[in-house]
Amino acid sequence: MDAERAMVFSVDRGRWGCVLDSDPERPIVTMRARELGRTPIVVGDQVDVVGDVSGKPDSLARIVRVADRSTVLRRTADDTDPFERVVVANAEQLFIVVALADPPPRTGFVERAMVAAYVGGLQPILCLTKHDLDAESEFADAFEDLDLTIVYGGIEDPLDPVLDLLTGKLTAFIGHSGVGKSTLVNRLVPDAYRAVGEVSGVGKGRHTSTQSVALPLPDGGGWVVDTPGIRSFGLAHITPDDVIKAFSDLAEAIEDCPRGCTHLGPPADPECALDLLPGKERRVAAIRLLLNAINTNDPWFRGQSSS
Ligand SMILES: Nc1nc2c(ncn2[C@@H]2O[C@H](COP(=O)(O)OP(=O)(O)OP(=O)(O)O)[C@@H](O)[C@H]2O)c(=O)[nH]1
Ligand SMILES: [Mg+2]
Ligand SMILES: [Zn+2]
Repeated sequence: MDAERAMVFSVDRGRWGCVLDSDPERPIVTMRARELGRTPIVVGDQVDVVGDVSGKPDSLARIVRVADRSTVLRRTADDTDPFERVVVANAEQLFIVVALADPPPRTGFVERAMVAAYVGGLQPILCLTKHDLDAESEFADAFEDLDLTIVYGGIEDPLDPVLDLLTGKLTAFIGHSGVGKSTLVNRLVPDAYRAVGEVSGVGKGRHTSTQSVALPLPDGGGWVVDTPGIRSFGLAHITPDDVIKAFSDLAEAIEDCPRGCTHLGPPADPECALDLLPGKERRVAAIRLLLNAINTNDPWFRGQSSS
């Protein structure tokens, strides 16, 4: 039987929801073919499916192949966790969703998420919510030298600027629990009906959304992936070289660095080749902020059990 190409839009206890390229209006339920072993299959994956692709109640098709991924958003639960999980595959963009208040915003989280985005091949975008609770916030100023696109996605902000960024693309939303990811998704995709929760106290560990789901944008195409809130963005799998190599204008320079260079510059790395790039001083300084974020824990969430 010929396989059909599909995209995974949901994952739940050994069942994957997929949409067929040939008929996106007909969601189907699939299982993993035995020969795939334990290959992770995540939201956004392009897969080949065989079997009953009718989408009728109780029908079950089989995923027989997972295509190579164009981008991979990975994280670990914390910086010592050896287990790396793939959050989303093939997303072009990462919306780093941060509330301006309740819970209060943290630059470290944004920097860490940016590192994961660049290393995984995604374009990071900072999406600020709860603008109504702190209209005067200067939080975004911290990212001025990083060329980070910033958009306001609070309940009282207009949707058009958000839609302009999302249309035609697969975008993953990521952020702490309670920042308003599902609230924004519900505005963007009116029949999404994502559950929305109270802001739970930090460390209480109540997450309203518990599974990642990709939802189709109504006009113009594109998908948004609503993900469960995370406490921290563990980067145990990422080295300073990985980060620099994600920037095409800096990647070559570090071939001239001494062995073991962490690219932070003096005093730690007095001979770092990034300090020899004329006209790049501000850019190098901005990217070193990101490197510093890998070495610094997110203090608020330190010691919390991971999620
Ligand atoms: N004042 C205000 N409240 C908001 C805004 N956006 C979301 N909220 C509220 O914040 C709370 C949490 O919103 P959710 O959308 O459930 O947050 P979430 O990021 O999806 O949380 P998890 O699913 O747990 O990760 C809800 O009570 C929302 O009504 C906003 O822009 N302004
Ligand atoms: Mg949610
Ligand atoms: Zn160096």
